[in-house]
Amino acid sequence: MTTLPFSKFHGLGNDFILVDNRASELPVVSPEQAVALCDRNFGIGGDGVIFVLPATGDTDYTMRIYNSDGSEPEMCGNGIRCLAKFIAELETQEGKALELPHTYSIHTLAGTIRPTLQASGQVTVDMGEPVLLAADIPTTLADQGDKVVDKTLQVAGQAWQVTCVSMGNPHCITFVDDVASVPLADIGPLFENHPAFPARINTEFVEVVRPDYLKMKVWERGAGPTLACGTGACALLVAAVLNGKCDRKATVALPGGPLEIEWAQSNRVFMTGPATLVFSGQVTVEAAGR
Ligand code: ZDP
Repeated sequence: MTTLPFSKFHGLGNDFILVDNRASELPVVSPEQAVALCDRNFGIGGDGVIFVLPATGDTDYTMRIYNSDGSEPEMCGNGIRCLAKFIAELETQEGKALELPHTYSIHTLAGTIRPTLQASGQVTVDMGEPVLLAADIPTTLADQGDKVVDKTLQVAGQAWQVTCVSMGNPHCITFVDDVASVPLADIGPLFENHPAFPARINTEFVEVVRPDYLKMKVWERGAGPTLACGTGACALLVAAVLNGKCDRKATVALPGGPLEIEWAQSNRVFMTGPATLVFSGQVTVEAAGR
């Protein structure tokens, strides 16, 4: 048995167990242990486990994440806001002076992502450029060199008009008249595991209330229904612009609260929202992970 210190954070109710993994190149928790730690009855509870690893190349740190089912996504928007606050806390404890605003450069499986801690306490993240071609999402819903905008997907005996966008991780977006009436628990898993998505998919249902205000509900790949999804909020704003439904800057209301999203003229997507420490503690895990 070994003792693992951790901090629990959330971004709009999308909650994560943050682990200081700076002393090792490999996560100190295995995917199986992550599943157990994320269990809300038998563990700490969380939508995923996030590791702060040593720098890769000229970045400051590396981020890796395990979903609550043990799978490893490329990126996590709410998670990287939490990670920025967690790093600031670690560095401050170590006596490093922090002047705000401060930008970290973080290596992820989706490339270098840059979160900025604002003096207001909010975190703005340069999420990079959206990925739009079918082959790169990946999905078979369109010719591999084409965008996937307003395509038909058959789920549960119904035809859904979907748009797909990757923010490093894959998203399938469906516009609906009333987000409250979407039977998420029934159809979420059918979207997630649909054969049109070889890497599975995160799926968002979106109601355009005004061109600058969108409401969403999400079923996450590997985590199920969560209260918020940062990459999803970015992906759906891009999808809404591609469908002529909204401005390039809008508020996205997630079940856990609002995020401000902008698809800038530079083609980069910026996300601003909170990240909150819930508590720190230590947990006993069986032997060291891998
Ligand atoms: O792509 C996936 O498998 C997601 N479950 C990763 C987590 C995404 C997240 N909700 C976000 O905020 O981007 C954490």
